Amino acid sequence: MFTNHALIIAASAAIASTAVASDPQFVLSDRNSSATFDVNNGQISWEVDGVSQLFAQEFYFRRANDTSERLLSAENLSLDGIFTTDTNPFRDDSDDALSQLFSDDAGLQIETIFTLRGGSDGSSRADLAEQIVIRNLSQETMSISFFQFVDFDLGGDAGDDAGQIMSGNTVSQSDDGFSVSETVVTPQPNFFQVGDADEISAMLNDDQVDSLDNTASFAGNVGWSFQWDITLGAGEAFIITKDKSIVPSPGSFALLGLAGALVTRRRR
Ligand SMILES: [Ca+2]
Ligand SMILES: [Ca+2]
Ligand SMILES: [Ca+2]
Ligand SMILES: [Ca+2]
Repeated sequence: MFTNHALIIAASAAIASTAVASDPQFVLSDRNSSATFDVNNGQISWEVDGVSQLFAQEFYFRRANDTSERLLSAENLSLDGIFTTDTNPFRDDSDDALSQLFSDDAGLQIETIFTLRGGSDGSSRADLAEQIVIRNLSQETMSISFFQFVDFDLGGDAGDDAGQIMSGNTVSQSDDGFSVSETVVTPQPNFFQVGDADEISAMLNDDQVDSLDNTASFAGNVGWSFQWDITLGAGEAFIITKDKSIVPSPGSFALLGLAGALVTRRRR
């Protein structure tokens, strides 16, 4: 059975804002996993076997003349289209992929595509593939810094995770019987930082220009960020392809039931 909860918004700012205001959140699900995205806030949940694993995933951008980083959202850019689809209708009838298209009137276009794959029930496994395409539709050379910010709270709690970045492009984080890894397949980020999630978030949301400091390990409320400094000629595109995988931590199966019972949510 093929169901397609597609919502295509015409390239009209007026239509887009009306549609978005009525339903800003989109949920993907596949087997034991679900993920929620908000056009104004980025990814706001990722559950695996009923356990909350993610507090936030957000993207930020900074144009050459901007005085601070800005959140990739329908509030800071025009949302030209958003579309969920079922990429494995032979398995289920749940939408598992989300595409969003943002732009500004100076020729910057950012497209994000997420595809969720869950594992079997109780497996503690799920995967989220991500592709981000940054295009310069203007006639001028464009300089842009692009940031990914991720705040996993593995096992549903925030303060007890450990995280590290290896080789400048591969993250691992673990706690409570779960571990998550992300490999930045291409291209290598210019800068990275793992640290206190609230401190990194504050840096990306204050009114100053910031760059990441290449800190490679942290324990506590782990968050991490990658930064790409990009120069695009007229008509050029920059494509980031990466993958997040949640798997059970070795030797931690005994904690799985406990992790589910101790879920606590941070206040947003
Ligand atoms: Ca599906
Ligand atoms: Ca935790
Ligand atoms: Ca800043
Ligand atoms: Ca965290």
